[in-house]
Amino acid sequence: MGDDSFVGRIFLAIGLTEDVRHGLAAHLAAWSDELPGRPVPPDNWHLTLRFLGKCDRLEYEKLLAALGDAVLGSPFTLGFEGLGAFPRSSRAAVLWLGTGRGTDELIALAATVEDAAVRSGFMPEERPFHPHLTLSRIRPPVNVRDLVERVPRFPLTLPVDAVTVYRSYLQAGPARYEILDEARL
Ligand code: 3AM
Repeated sequence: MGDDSFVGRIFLAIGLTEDVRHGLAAHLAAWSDELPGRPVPPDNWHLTLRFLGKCDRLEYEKLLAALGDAVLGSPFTLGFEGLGAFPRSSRAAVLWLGTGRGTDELIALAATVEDAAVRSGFMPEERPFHPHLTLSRIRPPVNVRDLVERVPRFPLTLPVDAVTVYRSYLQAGPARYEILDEARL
């Protein structure tokens, strides 16, 4: 049943450059046999700022207007660390790459984006923001303490100059993401 007013399942994130995407894939290649769970395909890698969920046309237009009005700050450089896990390394359900230099700017950007989302009518996010790039999802959870200690810091940096609006299609296997819009810093 089609609904013309339905835009989709929306989230706001920082996308990767192709250099960082390929660099991270190469960095992790040596560990691929040891990475547990269902890997997120490199084409889907991103750093989520805010998940918004189902969104109709009016909500979407308000969101874009609020992002356009928001003071998103200046472009910055984001560094990375090694691996980490949610909820914790000893019982990992999500394996991620952590951020380094620029994390304070990323947290400030997420707060600005949260403010724009709430001003455009979305419910406030109750969970605290933890900057991360999801690499795999693990069911049931496993202990990754040893792996997290052995994988070195990822040395490349990511220029952050826009907030990207993604539409997510859930399907069998990994979700499919489509870029709908972006708001430049
Ligand atoms: O970027 P990551 O992988 O941390 O887990 C989903 C993913 O986060 C998250 O939104 C990102 C893009 O799909 N997500 C999915 N459903 C969610 C929900 N109901 C959610 N985050 C919060 N609430």
